[in-house]
Amino acid sequence: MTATTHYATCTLCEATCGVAVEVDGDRVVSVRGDEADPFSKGYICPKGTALADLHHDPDRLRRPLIRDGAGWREAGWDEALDLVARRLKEIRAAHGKHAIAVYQGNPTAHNLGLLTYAQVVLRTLGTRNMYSATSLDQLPHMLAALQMFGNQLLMPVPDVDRCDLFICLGANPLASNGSIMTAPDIKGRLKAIQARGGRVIVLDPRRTETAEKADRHLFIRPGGDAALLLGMIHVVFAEQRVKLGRLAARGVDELREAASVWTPERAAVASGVAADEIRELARALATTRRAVVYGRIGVCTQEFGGLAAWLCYAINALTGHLDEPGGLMFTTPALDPVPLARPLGLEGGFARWRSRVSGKPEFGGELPVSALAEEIETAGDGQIRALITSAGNPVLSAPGGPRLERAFERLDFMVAIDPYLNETTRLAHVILPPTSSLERSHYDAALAAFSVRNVAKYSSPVFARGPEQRHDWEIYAALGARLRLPLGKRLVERVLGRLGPEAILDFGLRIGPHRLTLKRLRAAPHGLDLGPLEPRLPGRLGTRDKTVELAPRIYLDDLPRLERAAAPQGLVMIGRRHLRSNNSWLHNSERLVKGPPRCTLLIHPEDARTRGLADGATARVASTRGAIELPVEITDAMMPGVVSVPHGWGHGKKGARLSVASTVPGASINDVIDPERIDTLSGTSALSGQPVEVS
Ligand SMILES: Nc1nc2c(c(=O)[nH]1)N[C@H]1C(S)=C(S)[C@@H](COP(=O)(O)OP(=O)(O)OC[C@H]3O[C@@H](n4cnc5c(=O)[nH]c(N)nc54)[C@H](O)[C@@H]3O)O[C@H]1N2
Ligand SMILES: Nc1nc2c(c(=O)[nH]1)N[C@H]1C(S)=C(S)[C@@H](COP(=O)(O)OP(=O)(O)OC[C@H]3O[C@@H](n4cnc5c(=O)[nH]c(N)nc54)[C@H](O)[C@@H]3O)O[C@H]1N2
Ligand code: SF4
Ligand SMILES: [Mo]
Repeated sequence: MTATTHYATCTLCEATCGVAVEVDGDRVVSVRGDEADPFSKGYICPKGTALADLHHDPDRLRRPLIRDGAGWREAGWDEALDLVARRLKEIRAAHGKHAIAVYQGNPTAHNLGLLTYAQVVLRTLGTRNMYSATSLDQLPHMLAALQMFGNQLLMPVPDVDRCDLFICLGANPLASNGSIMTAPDIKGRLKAIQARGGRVIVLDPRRTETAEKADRHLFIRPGGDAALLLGMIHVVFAEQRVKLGRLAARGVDELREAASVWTPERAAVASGVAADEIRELARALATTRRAVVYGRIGVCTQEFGGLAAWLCYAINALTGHLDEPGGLMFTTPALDPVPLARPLGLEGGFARWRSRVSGKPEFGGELPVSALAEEIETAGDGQIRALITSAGNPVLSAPGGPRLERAFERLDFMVAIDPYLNETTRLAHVILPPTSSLERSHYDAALAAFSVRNVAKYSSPVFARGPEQRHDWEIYAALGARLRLPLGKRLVERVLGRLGPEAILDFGLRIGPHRLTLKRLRAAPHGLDLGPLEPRLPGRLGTRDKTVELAPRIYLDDLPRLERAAAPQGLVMIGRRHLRSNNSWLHNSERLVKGPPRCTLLIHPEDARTRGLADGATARVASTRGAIELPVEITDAMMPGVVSVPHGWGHGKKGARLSVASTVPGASINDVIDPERIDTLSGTSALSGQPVEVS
């Protein structure tokens, strides 16, 4: 037999690396970096090769499962889809449309079928009980984009290839490979900043992999970012370093006023960063022509995530680094979601309604995950009776996992669209498994919109899907047809089914700013480089008078909460990511989990000593919500007073079918994190800064 090579894109993180997949018959022989990909240039991380492990994983489901007493039976697609549609329609008829809830997880963003078909079908359910990983992640960035730039999708990205000062706040791109900053080989790109004489400065409660390579690392207290940024803004005003350049912006006076009480000394107390360091950071930012402050998940998923995400964008604007080369810039994606946002109802909105039980704010048509359990548990009009989970594992990914688990068990009906029988899907009545990443075509519709260069790449499937299998989009087309038009369902299914995401993609490319076509992309299997980011303001703004809103009211109103906040006594917990892992679902690959255990507690030597903890001993980490046990790793990479536990572990639950992951179960940090700890402004879960006791 002769091996053939296919070119594709890795879908496992946001870096969108090009891969060359060598195939012999129906087996993958090797996965290498695609040297000819103009963006990733041959780079891949260890996860890239795991694409093959996922594809060949014997635990991966290939046919629908229907719950049968205590077990499962395999079923045909028609039977499973008919059952799902019948149950959802019954529940909707009996209890109304809000009785059906939806949770969409992270792989949605890496899947063209889910970005198109699933959004259309799920939105037409008309339920207010829409949930997703957004409220465990980038919601504060999206809220700031909406408030400041007039569209929730207008999140600017650091122009990392041209900046000379990269201030990294609450991100660890050397482990995560970058987020809302699509940038393959970010390690190389950061090194290049240093090679051209620039600097990388990291502020993080842990001396991370990124911090190790940086020119400077400063410990910052979890949740201290808003105070730090206000302190820096205070200095920028006090030293008359404001430089808006050509930006038309409103709210400069309000911002000055907001920062006036935040002297560097006060910000130092709240952030743990020394006042002189705050001054130096502000001056460096203001005096370096090509500089950027990049804030990511550590900035978002904390008690003051809304404020911190706003201030990250605001300080870039104030110092002349918004929409400027080397600063924080807007992309020009070939498939541009921004003009499509309004017709698709995705332009965003905030607090247009609130959740039924505890009044948490809607954002972009979704409620925060922290409201999901109570909306299932609490009787009354609008109570959730049925749940659709799609590419998500909230039992491990959302705070209060055990409570969610109990809530899911009470549902009248649950369906999971997911390739694995895992901690969440084992609670469903039906599982509809989609094809693997190597069996479907790919275009990074979401991530290319947050890319540090404008690029476009389409890849056709490496393997044809078997007749017994369905793509995510086919599952949604079939469900949509069954749910909406019972009489014409075969017809609708055929029409939608014929179209496929390719037709949508081709249309989107043709009307997009680069006037591409699918044909053009098919002829360039390694992808097309469409050039560096370009200034896009004011044209791209969605605000009324095309000005940047520097001081939106919602943030000014939230400042007193920050001013009142007191630093917690005792230990607080943060998370961490590992290069060989991805949220909760890559632990079933032997080659990714081998080696020493990774689900460990990191603790500073002094904190370990006062608690009598030895390296390698088992620690108990407890909050008012729950406790877990895991091995101790003592390290001065931790800020004193802060401990770190990775998320996505806690496998080995009864009924899951994950033969490798169950041998390295670890414990779930989200058993300990209090789901009620949220950023009360935005509704985002405060994953970081949880007070804990360690013994
Ligand atoms: N404590 C703590 N919790 C966290 C975080 C943290 O930092 N700390 N991070 C949060 C963040 S940023 C995120 S994004 C969330 C992630 O939270 P989730 O998205 O809920 O969880 P994942 O682990 O990504 O689970 C992905 C699921 O999708 C399935 N899947 C994979 N590929 C596909 C596909 O192509 N189609 C379909 N239909 N299914 C697929 C997998 O089998 C798995 O069940 O976790 C959040 N939770
Ligand atoms: N290998 C791998 N890659 C991934 C993922 C994965 O699980 N594994 N997940 C993907 C997903 S879903 C996402 S959203 C991205 C996230 O990408 P990143 O934002 O880069 O995520 P992290 O690596 O968790 O980095 C967050 C950093 O914030 C720090 N931190 C915690 N609390 C605070 C705080 O209050 N203030 C500050 N300043 N820092 C704080 C943490 O110590 C951590 O180093 O990564 C993606 N890529
Ligand atoms: S960096 Fe991300 S996209 Fe690139 S190979 Fe690794 S997991 Fe895949
Ligand atoms: Mo995420």
